[in-house]
Amino acid sequence: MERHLVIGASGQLGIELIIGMQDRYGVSAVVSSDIRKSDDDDVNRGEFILLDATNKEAVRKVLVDGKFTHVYHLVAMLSAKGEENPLAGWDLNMTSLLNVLECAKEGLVKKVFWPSSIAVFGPNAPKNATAQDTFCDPTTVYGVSKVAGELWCKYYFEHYGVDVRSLRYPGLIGHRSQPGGGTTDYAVEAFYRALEGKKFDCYLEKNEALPMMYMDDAIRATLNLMEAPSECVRVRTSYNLSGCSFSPSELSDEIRKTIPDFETVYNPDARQQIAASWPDSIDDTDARSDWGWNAKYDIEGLVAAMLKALKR
Ligand code: AKB
Repeated sequence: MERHLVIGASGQLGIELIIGMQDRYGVSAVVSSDIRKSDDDDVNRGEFILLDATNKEAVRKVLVDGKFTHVYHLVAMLSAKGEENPLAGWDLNMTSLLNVLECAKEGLVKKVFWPSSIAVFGPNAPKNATAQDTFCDPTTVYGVSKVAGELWCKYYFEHYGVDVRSLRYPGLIGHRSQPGGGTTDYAVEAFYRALEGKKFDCYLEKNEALPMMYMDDAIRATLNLMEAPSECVRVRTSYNLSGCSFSPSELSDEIRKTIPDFETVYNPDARQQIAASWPDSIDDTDARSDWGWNAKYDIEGLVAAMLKALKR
């Protein structure tokens, strides 16, 4: 029987992944773990284990005791927060990943998922339809840790046969929880301000386009990749993944179609520089041809889905 453990389950992605997997595999097949318990009632239908993923022995014990077949290791300090404390960001992102990979090397788990990001790209990568194999010269410690992590995943696959799979997520937009410490977080905040009838103070420039994705697409991509036959997963660093792409002003215009009074003001801060170093849009040809990826949400669908869910 398959048993799925999500490490870092109380974050923005973890909460949605847990619920997506509970629906797909059953509540008892999915266990969440983190350094704090989520307050989402749906997530808490399932078992929770308190776990600090930087403690290798603790990770090992949870995997041995729980007899898990699949691990989704989501622990990370994101781009903006990482710039405030680069060494702590590097340490958390790398130590926790290597702890999981070492356990997988020992055969304690069959499959590992680890998220990478569009943050692997930097100023020298082409901005539009950024290709799978182009310059990865990130300017943030988060991006550096993602490039290194991707190479570690490939190393463990090639040297030890660890079946580790990965996606380069764009900015993720979902309604169940808010992100924290990222550069793309503004897009989630915009919806809350719009529905509260408040002015939105945006920390990016109005025309700063970034790759984005609605959470339902991200969860579907993750589970489809994990379920794909091993021989179809040809990219063992991390797959480019595209949803849609928009700037703050395009997002505001789309929200205004439903909430005409919504007002955005622009006061770029240090996060603008990070955003400017990332692609505007992504070419995900390999994900499409290797395991049949196809995004469902464009900006219209994403905004409609977010407003409907948050109103509810
Ligand atoms: C961030 O903004 O740091 C993340 C990401 C794009 O990986 N959302």
